[in-house]
Amino acid sequence: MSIRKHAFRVCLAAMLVLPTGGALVAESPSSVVPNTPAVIFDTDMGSDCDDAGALAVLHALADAGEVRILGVIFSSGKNRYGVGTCDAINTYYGRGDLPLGQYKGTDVGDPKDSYTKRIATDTKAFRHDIVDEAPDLVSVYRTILQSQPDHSVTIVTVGHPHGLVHLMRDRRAAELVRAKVDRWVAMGMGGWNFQQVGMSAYSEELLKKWPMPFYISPSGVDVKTGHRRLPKTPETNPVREAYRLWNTALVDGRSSWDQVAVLSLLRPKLFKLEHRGHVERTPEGRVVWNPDVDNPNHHLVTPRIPAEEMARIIEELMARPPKARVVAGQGRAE
Ligand SMILES: [Ca+2]
Repeated sequence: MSIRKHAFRVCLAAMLVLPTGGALVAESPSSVVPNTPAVIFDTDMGSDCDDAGALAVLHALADAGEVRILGVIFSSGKNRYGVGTCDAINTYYGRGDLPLGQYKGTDVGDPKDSYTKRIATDTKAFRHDIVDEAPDLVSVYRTILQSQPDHSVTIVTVGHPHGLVHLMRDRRAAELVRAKVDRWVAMGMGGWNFQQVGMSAYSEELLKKWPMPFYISPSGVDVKTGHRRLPKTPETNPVREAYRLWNTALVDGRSSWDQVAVLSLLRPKLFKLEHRGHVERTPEGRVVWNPDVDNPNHHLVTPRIPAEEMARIIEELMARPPKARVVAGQGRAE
């Protein structure tokens, strides 16, 4: 499905015809600045709502020509509807044809879900076409990577990054990682993404085998978003719906770990970099930054601006109307 959709997008880059009869005007290739970062977004959509916010930020910056989104990978194996929610968000932003991959195992992932089933199954409201099924993540990573120039792709993980272990265990995928990837940006540190819900079986192997530059972003707990401008976006915005369904996030806001990780790549002037040190796993399984032992491939990224200023930037991007707009058929985005 994703390959067919990808081919469809290449053929009709400027005008996308929806199955429902509407047509979306998407960005033309000429609107993308040369050397724009090209990103594969790897998420555990559903466990928390900041994944939805981060994908919104990524689409808003793609609309602005600051990034190209190559595909979206859903890495949780215990909640199948995350992939459909990714499709709903991509569709809202006029990119419902983006390649989607999914982890087929069941050993990693948060079984709790407060929003993805309701969004993914409501194809009428959100006008997407994938509910809970997409190709295996390794095959999708391979297909995307082999089509890109050497050392041009950034992988951004905002969930449990075990997909990168599966890439390194696959001979062809490992070759492509070394040839095509520029860097890996991970939201992480502490326990959740690298240790919990099945990830502890992979984190040591990942840190040992990952061969390319690795930027880790641990910040965002004090950056509260989702309650300022997002409530004013249309009810057909699946990102707004994710925040509405995740506890009281649409009223009280929610921490923005995943959005901060996306911005650490795309708005680097807002961040400071620590080059000396490395990411390591403690005997208890936590992932920490050790400044005393250097790994030239490892970099720590933290904000250089106050949390409130970061929150304002993120909220504006999360609530920015999609550039794509319905020009025929029933309107969805304005
Ligand atoms: Ca996440």
